[in-house]
Amino acid sequence: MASLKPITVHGHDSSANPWKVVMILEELGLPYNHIFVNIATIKDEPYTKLNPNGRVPTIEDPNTGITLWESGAIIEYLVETYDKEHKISSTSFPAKFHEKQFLHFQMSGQGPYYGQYAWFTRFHPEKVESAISRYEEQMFRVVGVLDKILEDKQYLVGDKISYADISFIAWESTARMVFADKIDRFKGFKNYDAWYERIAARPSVKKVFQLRADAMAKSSH
Ligand SMILES: N[C@@H](CCC(=O)N[C@@H](CS)C(=O)NCC(=O)O)C(=O)O
Repeated sequence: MASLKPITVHGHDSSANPWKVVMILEELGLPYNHIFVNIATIKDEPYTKLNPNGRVPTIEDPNTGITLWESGAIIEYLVETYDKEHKISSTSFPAKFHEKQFLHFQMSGQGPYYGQYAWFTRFHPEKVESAISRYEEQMFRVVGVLDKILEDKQYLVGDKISYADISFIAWESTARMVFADKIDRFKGFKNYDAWYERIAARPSVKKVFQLRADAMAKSSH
């Protein structure tokens, strides 16, 4: 991969979804530049010319000419284009589809519920108890589903690490940071917690945690 040009990630210093993509880039050993977009201008041009949805991440890959947004689609693209040795993906049936299943579960379950819980506890101008309890309940419901699946299992699909496992870590680590008052509840799901710590200990993931911590420390000065 030495001859590849760096992939540009339009992301953010603290937001989970761009760091989720960066974890996959690190895991695959791909060169990249992570640009922190100013969230205040994200719904305006020129950014919306890249991503009409006005959110991060978006990638631009000069090696293939693609511009792509939606973190789940970006992960599928990176794996299908660059994981030729199948380090974090499978080709066999049904593992290939189960990996997709879990990525879709992350995108439709974990990401939105965690995100809405963060919104209603941190940013929403009114305190809407019914919304807070709804999203808290759904957040821990998703954790409970994964906890059950992970009984006697090291990884989500077969006995192999995959992009499906890694895709959950950026949001989970964000939640453990932002909802620190809930840490015991997260840790109470024993299979889930052991799995989280297992993936979080990977060198690629540890590196991304450090990059995010450095970026956040810089931006608060
Ligand atoms: N489904 C999208 C969600 C992207 C998303 O919501 N990104 C957040 C950061 S994690 C964002 O751009 N927030 C800024 C905003 O909503 O204006 C994806 O996975 O890429």
